[in-house]
Parts: sequence; structure tokens; C-alpha cells
Amino acid sequence: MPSLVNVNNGLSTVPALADVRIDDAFWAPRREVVRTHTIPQQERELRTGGHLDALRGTWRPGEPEPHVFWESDVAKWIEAASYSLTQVPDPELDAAVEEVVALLAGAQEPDGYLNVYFSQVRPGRRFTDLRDAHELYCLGHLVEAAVAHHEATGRTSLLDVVRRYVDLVERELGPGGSCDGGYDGHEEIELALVRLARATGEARYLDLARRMVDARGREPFYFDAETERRGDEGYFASYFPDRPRQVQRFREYNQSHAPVREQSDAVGHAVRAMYLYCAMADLAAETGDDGLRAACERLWTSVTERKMYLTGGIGADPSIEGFAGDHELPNESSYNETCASVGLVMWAQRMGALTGEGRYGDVMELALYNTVLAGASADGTHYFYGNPMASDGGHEREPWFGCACCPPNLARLLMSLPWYAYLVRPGQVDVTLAVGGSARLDVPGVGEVRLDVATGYPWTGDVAIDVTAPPGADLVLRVRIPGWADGARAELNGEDLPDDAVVDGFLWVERAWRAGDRLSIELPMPARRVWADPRVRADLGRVAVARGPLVYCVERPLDGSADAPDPAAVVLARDEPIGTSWSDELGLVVADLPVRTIDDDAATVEADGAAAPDGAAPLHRRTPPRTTRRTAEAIPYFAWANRGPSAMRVWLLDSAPA
Ligand code: FUB
Ligand code: ZN
Repeated sequence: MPSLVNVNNGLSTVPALADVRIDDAFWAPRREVVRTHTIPQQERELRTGGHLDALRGTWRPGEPEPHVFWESDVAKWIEAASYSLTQVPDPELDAAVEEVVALLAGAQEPDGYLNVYFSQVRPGRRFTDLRDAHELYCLGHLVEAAVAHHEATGRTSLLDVVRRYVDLVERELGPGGSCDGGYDGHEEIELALVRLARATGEARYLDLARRMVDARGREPFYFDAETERRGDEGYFASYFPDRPRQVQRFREYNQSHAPVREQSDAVGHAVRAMYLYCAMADLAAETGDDGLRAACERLWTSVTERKMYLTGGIGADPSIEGFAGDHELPNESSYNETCASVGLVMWAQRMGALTGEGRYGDVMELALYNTVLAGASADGTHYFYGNPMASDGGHEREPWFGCACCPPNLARLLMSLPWYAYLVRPGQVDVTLAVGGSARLDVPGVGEVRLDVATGYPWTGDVAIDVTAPPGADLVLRVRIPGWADGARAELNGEDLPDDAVVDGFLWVERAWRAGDRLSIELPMPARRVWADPRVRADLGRVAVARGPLVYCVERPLDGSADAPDPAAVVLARDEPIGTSWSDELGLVVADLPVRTIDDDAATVEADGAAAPDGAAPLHRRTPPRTTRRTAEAIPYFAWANRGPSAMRVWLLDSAPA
């Protein structure tokens, strides 16, 4: 059958990871922690937690079952490790990756099928529960891992495995196949197939991705048909007992409530949504599909203008790990899965590539520097699954989870950071994130361009870029100017650039670059107050603090190790300046907030002589609590919960002027 689409019509590409060096004071040490602590710790968890044993095929009835999507954890770890290997050679890690690849190859059935849960625990039931059982989701992660592994090592061992599996899936999803017209209940395979098409140049993978994207939500409804064929309620029946009665809610859960091109409201499980939207944006870029692009733009508005937390967290509703209604953004119960923000970063990058607009990079940066970074401890070995906006002390990061999707997702994102910093288009380079280091970029129509970037970001807003391009070649260099950066200034070789050089959120400089050319940008970074749309009921009367791309929070370690007020009792003064300073102890820029704290009961009651007859503090009283003027330290949100159990709040009480 002739292909419906061509590969590589997408006009933008990301750089090879090996061609970008990151050596700044912020990202370089954090990525080194991922390389030296996170990836090895996750390998240990995979070895001791059963993931690798399951691939050895030693499971016997009566033993604890392998998890239905363990392959995805293994795959994301291979992906992170492969990205790391492109940047720092590590024979030990390389050997571990090869061992795991060999285990995957050994677990593959002769016809290409690869999923140990169905091979061992439920033989004969493969592809009968696409809605719940995650087979194609796992395949998607395996495909991403295989492409990463191939690009890092040049080996095709894993790529060969996954291509055989994709061949099988292509047959089974096609006419007369066991799941003809199907698609997965957890999106991921679609974006992975686009990656596979780009890596191999084979358009049939794009066709398959588009078939699945377009089949989603159409009638006759695939998931009903497979439920009827299967004769039971599916793998997640016990988790969602209300599903038969709440048909619409559970169609929304996996975004199958309507054909994707007709969707406008971001609903359902947030990670599923992000991976679907990534695939839609990818397909729109590869094929020029305006219907998919328009849907992505509408969904973007829904997410970022009505359903996203200040920290770039998404998915307010824990019951579905997903979106709640418009402006429904509770603080204490906020879910904000780390994977969902990883997915948001991925989608934002794709939307920026598709449209060329800097506002997508603003959201990408927000999610990256706040929710995603908060997902791991400073030592890189403990993780948040959900990222609350407020806590009274009940949230601590854990070394691993029974459902361990987040830890390796975070690792693979941070190890592929260069893709989010640079984008190459014909005759043009976009710098979307200010990351110190250098990049060697092959720019169509220009040749090899080298950028050397020096910056103190995100602690300071200075960004200096030395540009080396082939003599005489015309190159457009675009640098994103974040929406928060009021008063940003830019100079080329010491000469001011005009304000109208900023278009679509990017500073544009087009010229035949000469040796020694330097572009210097200054992004003012005073601490700023932020208020929410009053329709966000949870934030009424509240204010938050941000500085540059970082959102701040007030934290009080419960062991009393810091002189910090109860974050719930902090009232931020409106009209006094917020100071900032570098803390050597924390290795962060902290904000010194002018606040009043609402004092504790005992002091108030005693001073007012308002105690109840038995001497206890009355529950309700006519005298207001006393307040004390003081300075409260706020730290970047990503850094909270690194000092033991702590109380924390992003949205503080606001002292509105009379
Ligand atoms: O279902 C696979 C992953 O596990 C999801 O993306 C996460 O939300 C977690 O449920
Ligand atoms: Zn997750």
C-alpha cells in the first residue's frame, strides 16, 4: 500500500545530543547527579524489584505477577542511559544497557510479540484489552528506547527487536488482524512511531501512528467492541468500578470521547493527554495536517489558560490522575504527576517547533524548572510521583514506586535537555532555553554553526552567545525572551538592538555573522508577585512569588532546623519590596518576603485575656489573632522537601490594601 504521508517534512530538527555540551553552574551538576546517582539507583531498583527477572522468564504461577507495564520502566531507563552515553562514555553503564537489551531480545516471542505479562501470566490474551493493558504503551517506550540506543551506540540490537514487534502490531491492527482498527488506552505508541519514522526514514510508521490517532474516539467505538469480544470488564475493572455507569467520564479518561480533531477541552488522564497531543503535534509537523494543528492549539489554550498550576503542574484530580474542570486548581489535594509535566515539556517543545512561537517555550521552561525538577531530590535518588502545591508535612519523596513511571521519565528528560534548548530550521537556529555551554549545529542552507553560551541562568538573567558561522552565510539566530522578562535588553557587539527585534516571543538577529560576534541579553529578574484569575477559587485572597522562571514557596522543616514560620499562617505584605540573595547553605537564590505571621493561639489568648473558663483557647472569639511583622524565607519550589518532612505552600495569604 502506498504511504499516505512522507517522512521528514517537518522543517525543524533537534541537535544530536553529542553535539551539545552543557557546562553551566545550574544544569551541569544536576545532570551529573542524574548520570552518577539517578541512573545507577534506578538500575538497582530494576534489578532488585523484579523487572529484569521477569524478562528472564522465570515467573511461575502462584508467584507475585510481573506488572503489566514493567517494560515501560525498563525502556525509559535504557533511554536515559543511552542519552547519558552520548554525552559521557561509561563502559560499565554501556555493559548494563547491553545486558538489559539482551534480556528484552530474549523475552521476544518468535512472531515479534514482547510483553512478559501476557507471554507468561496471561498467555493467549494478548491484544484483547488495548484499553487497559498497556501493551502498545509499552511498545511505544521500547521504540523510543531503541531509537535512543541506536543513536547512542550505533547498534541495531534493540531497534531490530522493536521493529519486528511493530511489524506484528501493524498486521494485527490492520484489516483482518486481531485488533483491527484499534488503538491503545494509554497513548505513547503514536509519538514513538513518529520517532521511529524519523530515525528509519520509513513512512509506514507515520501511517500507523496517524491511523491510531485518527481512529481514536470514532464510532463504532473500539473499546466497546473489544470488551464485548473479551467478555470481561478489563484489567482495570477493580480500580474503576464505576466505569460501566460513567461512560463519558471514562471515555474522557483516555481521550477517546471524541475524534481527536474535534477535541477542544483537555480532559482525562494528564499523561495520556500529553502523549497524545505530542503525537498530534508531531504528525501536524511531519505532514502539514492543519486539522491536527488546530486541535493542538485549542487544547493548548485549554491546558495553559484554564487547567495548569503556576508551577507548570497539570492534572488536579487524583481520582483519575488527570484534569479537573476549568479553574479547578485546589492546592492541598493537587495531584500534578511528575510524568504529566514531563509530557507537558515534550508537548511544548513540539508546539514551539510547529508554530515558531516563543510562548510555548515559556510553558516548557516553567514546567521544567518547577514541577519536573521538583520530581527528584537534590541527591537524585528519591522521587515525587505527585507534586502538591501545599503540604502540612505528609509528603516526602520515595526511592521507587510500585508503579514507577515517574523516576525514569524524569531521568530521560534531563539527559535529553539539549533538545529542549536548541532547534534548527533551514537558515535558522532557535535558542529556546538559556543553558550554558556550547552547541555545534548543522543548519540547512548555512552549514555548521557553533554557539558558545555563557549564562548565570536561572539565578541571573545575563545570557551571552558567541556565534561562529560559515563566513558570508546568512543565519537567523532567535533567542526566546520569556514573557515575564519586562525590560529585557539585547546588544550585538555592544550595540543596542531595537525593541521591535522581539517578535513572537523571540529576539531575531539575522546577519552574515563574523568571527567574534557576540549577542548579549539581559533579562531583569526581580522577585515578582503573582495573582491567580479569581475564578480559581482555591487561590482567592492568595498571592505567590516568582523570580525569572522559578516559582517560590515558603517551607518549614518540621524538625525545627530552620527559623521558618508556618507557611499556612504567612501573609505577604503587598507594598513592600521582596529581597533576594544567594544562600551558600542551600546553593540557591532565596527570596526574603516581607510578611506578617498569624501568631499561635496560646500567645494571642493569653495576651488578650480571652481564655475560656477552663483556661483553654476558645475555638471562636471576638478578638482577631495577633500578627507579627517579620521576614520569611522563600525557596524555589523545585528545592522543597530536601530537608526532611516539611510544611510548604506556594500560594500565600495576600494582604490586600484597604
Ligand atoms: O499507566 C502508566 C503510567 O502509570 C501513567 O502514565 C501514570 O499516570 C501511571 O498511572
Ligand atoms: Zn509518572
